[in-house]
Amino acid sequence: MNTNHLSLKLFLNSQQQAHKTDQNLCSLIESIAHTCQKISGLVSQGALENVLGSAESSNIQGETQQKLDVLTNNMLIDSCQASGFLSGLASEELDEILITPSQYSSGDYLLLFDPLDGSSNIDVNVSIGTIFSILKKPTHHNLISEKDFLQKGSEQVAAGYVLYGPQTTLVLTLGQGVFMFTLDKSTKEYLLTRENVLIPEDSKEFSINMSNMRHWAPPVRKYVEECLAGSTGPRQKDFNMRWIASMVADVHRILTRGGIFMYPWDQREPGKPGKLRLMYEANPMSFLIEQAGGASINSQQNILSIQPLKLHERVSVILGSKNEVAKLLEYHQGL
Ligand code: AHM
Ligand code: MG
Repeated sequence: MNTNHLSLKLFLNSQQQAHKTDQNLCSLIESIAHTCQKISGLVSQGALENVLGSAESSNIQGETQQKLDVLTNNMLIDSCQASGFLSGLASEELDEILITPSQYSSGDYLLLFDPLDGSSNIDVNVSIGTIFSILKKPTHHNLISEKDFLQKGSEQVAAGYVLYGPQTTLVLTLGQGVFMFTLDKSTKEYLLTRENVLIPEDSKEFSINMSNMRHWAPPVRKYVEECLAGSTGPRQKDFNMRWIASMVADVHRILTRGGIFMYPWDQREPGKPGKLRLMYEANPMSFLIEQAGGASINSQQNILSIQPLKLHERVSVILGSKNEVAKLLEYHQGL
């Protein structure tokens, strides 16, 4: 093993020194990472721990919860509340925000997470992950409410995900670039394996659920049809396509080798902006993508500039290599 990799703890210490990052924020991130290390162990045990299959319950979005959705949600709630750095938290699997109970100390931060994204992939042993977003509690409040969570993505102080794939990888931004850590399962330590990640500006790879093609708006259809036309079409190059159906895995590929990810609005439910959730899926991923030099829009607007109106708000998502996202923006603006 290469012993030159910096541990997450030492990396966070260096951030404190270089950028005056708040120590409590660093400790909160360590606490999330530690819980995700346990989640990684549970996920890999699967059927041996009897954690696969449906929990026979549903969340506020009406989606059936898997046993692992419920278990991982509880693990993150328990450890993060007890950390003492949170005023409250919100999760894809909780109807409402949870204010830190009085038996724990309360802190300056608000945490939002999707405890296990890519639920449809749990039982088929395909990569899944935990996504998190950290906001500062607005200082003028003592008692927090849902309103305090409704901050634009540009207000995030940190965001990241942990991907449970062939390796367990923590990907993190504190607003000073994107860093990747691989979990060393023998020592249970996260070690820095990529720094200052940058996404190529151009790409020949797109990611979208093609089965929905007939429902898309014309700009998205035009973009994908041009990709499919390959070297003989207007783009004059052949494109590849990937769709893992776990946003964490698709975004990880884009952070690693570029590309574009789309989960757009479609005409089946015109009143619904998209499938993905703004506050704990699109915002943290958009923060990472922008920090790595990529771009992220709903269709007309930068995702990080959207003012959320409710906790479980949905949004159309187009993110990845800068020049590809710019092309979609042009098509949506009718250019
Ligand atoms: P989830 O939070 O219920 O797992 O849903 C989000 C996931 C994303 O990870 C992924 O990009 C998308 O849903 C896949 O959707 P589909 O199954 O429609 O292709
Ligand atoms: Mg999700």
